[in-house]
Amino acid sequence: MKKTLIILLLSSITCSFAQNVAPKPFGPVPTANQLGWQKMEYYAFIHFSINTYTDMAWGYGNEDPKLFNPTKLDCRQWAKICKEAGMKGIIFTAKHHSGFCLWPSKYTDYSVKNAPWKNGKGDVVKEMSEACKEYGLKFGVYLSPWDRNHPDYGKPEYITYFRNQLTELLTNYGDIFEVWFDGANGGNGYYGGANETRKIDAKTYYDWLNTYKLVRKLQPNIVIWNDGGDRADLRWVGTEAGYVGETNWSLLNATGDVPEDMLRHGVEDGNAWVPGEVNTSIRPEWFYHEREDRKVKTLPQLLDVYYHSVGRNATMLLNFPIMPNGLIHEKDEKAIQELTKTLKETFKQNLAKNAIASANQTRGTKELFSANRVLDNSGDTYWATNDDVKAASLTLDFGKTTSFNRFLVQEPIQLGQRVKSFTLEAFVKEKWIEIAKETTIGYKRILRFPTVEATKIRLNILDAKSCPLISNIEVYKAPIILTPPTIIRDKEGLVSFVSGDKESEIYYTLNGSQPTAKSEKYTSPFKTSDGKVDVKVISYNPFTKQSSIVNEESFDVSRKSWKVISTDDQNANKLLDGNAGTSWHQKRVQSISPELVIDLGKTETLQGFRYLPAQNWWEEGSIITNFQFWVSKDGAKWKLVSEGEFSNIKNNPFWQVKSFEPVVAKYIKFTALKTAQESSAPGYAELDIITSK
Ligand code: FUL
Repeated sequence: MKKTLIILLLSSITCSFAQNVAPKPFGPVPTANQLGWQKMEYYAFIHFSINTYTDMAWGYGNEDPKLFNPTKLDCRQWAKICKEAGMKGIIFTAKHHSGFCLWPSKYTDYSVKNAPWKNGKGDVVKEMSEACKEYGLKFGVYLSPWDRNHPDYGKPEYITYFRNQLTELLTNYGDIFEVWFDGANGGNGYYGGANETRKIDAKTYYDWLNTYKLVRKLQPNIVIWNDGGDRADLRWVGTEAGYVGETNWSLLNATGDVPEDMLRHGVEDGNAWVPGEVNTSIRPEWFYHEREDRKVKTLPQLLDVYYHSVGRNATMLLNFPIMPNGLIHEKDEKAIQELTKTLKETFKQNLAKNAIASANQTRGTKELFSANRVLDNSGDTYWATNDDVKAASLTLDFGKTTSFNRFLVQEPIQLGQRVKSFTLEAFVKEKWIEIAKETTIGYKRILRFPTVEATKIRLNILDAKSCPLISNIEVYKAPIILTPPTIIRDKEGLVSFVSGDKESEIYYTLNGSQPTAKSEKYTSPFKTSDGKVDVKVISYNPFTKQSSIVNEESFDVSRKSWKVISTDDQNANKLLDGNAGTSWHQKRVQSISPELVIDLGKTETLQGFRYLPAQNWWEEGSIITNFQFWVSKDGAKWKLVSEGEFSNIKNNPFWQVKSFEPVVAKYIKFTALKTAQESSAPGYAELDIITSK
């Protein structure tokens, strides 16, 4: 009896002693390079190349280097804008798919060497790297594996060429923090004059593992981004729309294909640490197009990107397209300044700083892992529980009623990502109320919710892979930024607005003027004329007298009299309903390119068309990448007025606009020549025409 007691006592002492030591890492953990990269949180992309001068998304590879002639190129302007925005680095498109090199590579003539800019003596990569150094930013390079110019692309010789270029970039421009190997691979191109389609097997062609070795040898502190082939250090999140999943594991499996869905969420029990990087552009496209000067992301949109990337355990890689003159557009600069101002204001004062922390479970007996470690401003210390615990709660007592709407929480990921689910509660009027129920945390999670007034908050870890560890908690009150409503105009010309916010009223104009709280108030969908309509709308909060920015849409003639005549499928009408969220997938008959024929009901003078791919394409079908657009006066004799590719549509599936010489027609025919996933059903969210004035 005595003996058992002693043994029990001894084992409990050893046990609690054991628990005074730090928990062991659980599962895959980041490398030092990945950890350093994750802490950067927010950095920029710059897209600038020969196709800046041809208004294209992807250069074909035959564009004349003489076109490259920026008159005001100033990399310091780019670096200054990024620095002032609080970004930590810049990744620059040294070579995009066209193959045009922005540095004087020894291995090709297709570069700035043959451009009139600085009489062929210029080197944009050098100027960019120096500007980064001057502004204290890290520098990264984008080197497209796909090269639509090079005659050897598709042959083994090209790999030597590719590695030679990589060696130049990773040797001559100082420290490189990240290298980007884009996944767009193979397809048609100039290829030294062959003008053909070249297919490669992205998994084997580049022999990535040996390329990675070279990269790491030349730049030991680098992280490698690659969305094709062998797993690199970082992963694409499956979309360029600017978000990663709310559930976001920094894990994948080391080999094998990764479906879009997994890219978005990571893999809970993945065996490799491959964190997500959210890449998106400040405008719809990556390169500069004047027509997008009105499409720069708004403050609410940029805030969404921030909270849906940095706020969801990823980093934010935001792109600035460079104008043909060599500068960032002032509208893009203004947009990023507004974001910076709002973020600074939001994260100015941590309301949890002086709170008293307590927990219902603490590891061992020492202070080392106590609850107040989440308030000590260090990512190396953390609150921990004993090894056998999977659920625990931590309370922060503010000592007074505190009003807040943001909650920031971090795990010490150097010991692995652990938390699977958690809730957040607030102590309001002597009662605990749940304000959020979430899944993963990871390096950083920031929750947004309507303002709460409470004296305490409680973080409840409901489940974790191993004992939960929390290194940091912060609480903030962010300024309220109203989001403008989205605008829908249906087939009949009926306009409706959708607002995410219940407290606000909606005001609009139809005459091009700026809406205010004195404009027409929206109550229910209303009819507009059948002609072109310019709709402008705001949200307005009558209590705070605050207005959102304006959202605007210019609609062409209504599609009231349109009839889809190439199919009986009633679902086809979804491509005319003005709602981006509904779509139609067209049946494909063997190898025949599906045609969509529409009777416009009356003759119109057309000068272009717009196509919006199905937004849920990964669930049902596919995005059209190559098309023909035909017109006819009688539905019998057809004229081809536009043909080509929607270059980057798969990664960036938004409205595609094509223009042509004005032509009179009563019928249109859209032929889906190729889809992103071969032989799957072409999907349409919307199809519209552009008529001349
Ligand atoms: C994509 C490319 O095809 C785009 O042109 C752009 O460079 C983007 C960042 O990656 O996949």
